[in-house]
Amino acid sequence: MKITKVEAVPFAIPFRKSLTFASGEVHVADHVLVRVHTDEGLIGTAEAPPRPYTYGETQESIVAVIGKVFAPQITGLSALEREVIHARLDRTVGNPTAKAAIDMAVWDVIGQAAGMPVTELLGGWSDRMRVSHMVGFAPTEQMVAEAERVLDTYGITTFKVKVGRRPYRLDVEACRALRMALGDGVELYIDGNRGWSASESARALREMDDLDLDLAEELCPADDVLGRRWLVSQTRIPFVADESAPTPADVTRELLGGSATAISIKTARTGFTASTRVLNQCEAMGVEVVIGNQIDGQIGTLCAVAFGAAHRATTRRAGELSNFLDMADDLLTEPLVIESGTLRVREGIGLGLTIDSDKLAHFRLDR
Ligand code: MUC
Ligand code: MG
Repeated sequence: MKITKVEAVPFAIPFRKSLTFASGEVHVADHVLVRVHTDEGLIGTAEAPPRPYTYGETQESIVAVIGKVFAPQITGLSALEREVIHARLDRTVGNPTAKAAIDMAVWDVIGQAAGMPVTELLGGWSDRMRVSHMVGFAPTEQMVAEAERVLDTYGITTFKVKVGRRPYRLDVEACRALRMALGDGVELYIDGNRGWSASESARALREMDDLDLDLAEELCPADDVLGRRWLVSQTRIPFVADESAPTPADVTRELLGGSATAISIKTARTGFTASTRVLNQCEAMGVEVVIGNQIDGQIGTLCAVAFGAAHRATTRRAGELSNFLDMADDLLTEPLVIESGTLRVREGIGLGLTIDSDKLAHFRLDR
């Protein structure tokens, strides 16, 4: 089962509704489709979503690093030599989504070769996850209307509210309006994408103490080392590290340094192999996790639910699996469906996904 080729195909699909947050804005899914081919004719598929403001990767850099650095290093290896594949990829620092997409495409090949769904190879805990929806920056009434629409249409009852604006009271007001409109039955948590200082975060959390928030994510930068520790030490809800902990080593540093008390696991940046390491670390240390989303399309979301549903700890909380709803189209022949607030793992071997060749021809940028 030798790897014969690794393809990196840039494509662009517009968002019907853009997502704005403290560190950036997404109008178009300018992602990279990654396909790992083998000599037995199997093709593993995944997608890499660049987030330049978070990791410095761009669509162009992902295509280049896969084509010039990673593909030559792993071509000729067996898809089963995952440790060797990772040792080669890890010679290069950074480039998390490029590495993660290769890892997940390799797992897709292994699942197909074994005749088994990847989610069962990973753990097989469940066939579905509850879904959490991200509400981006907008005037308060629009944020409330969006959450109400998503609750009514998809039955989603967990919302992550983007915060981190200045003045911070804008966000406090939005969170309060969401709680009032949606009632006590929904779960609300916040993500600041490092937009506030530690003291603004502390103040905002005090003012929202009565809103029963479940989690607080990346409210201020982890690089404000003492300020962040000071904030986390006084926060009464789990404080999630997301972009400050993109690798297992960062997870260790943030947790042991007191800069986080929970971890967002994103398959878009740690694939299945390193996500398993992060999950094992967190479980061993008694730290809560949440399945995050890097504003993935349907391929990436399918990967996230395949991993999240596979493990007990990742199904405890709703996973962030709904960003694809705002895209104008996607590449799968059979679109993902969120019903009663849940997303099911796709049946079938490997990741169970099929790319619509007409859609790919339409949205790809390299032809
Ligand atoms: C999130 O949880 O922060 C926004 C930037 C990014 O890298 O991921 C998204 C969502
Ligand atoms: Mg986040």
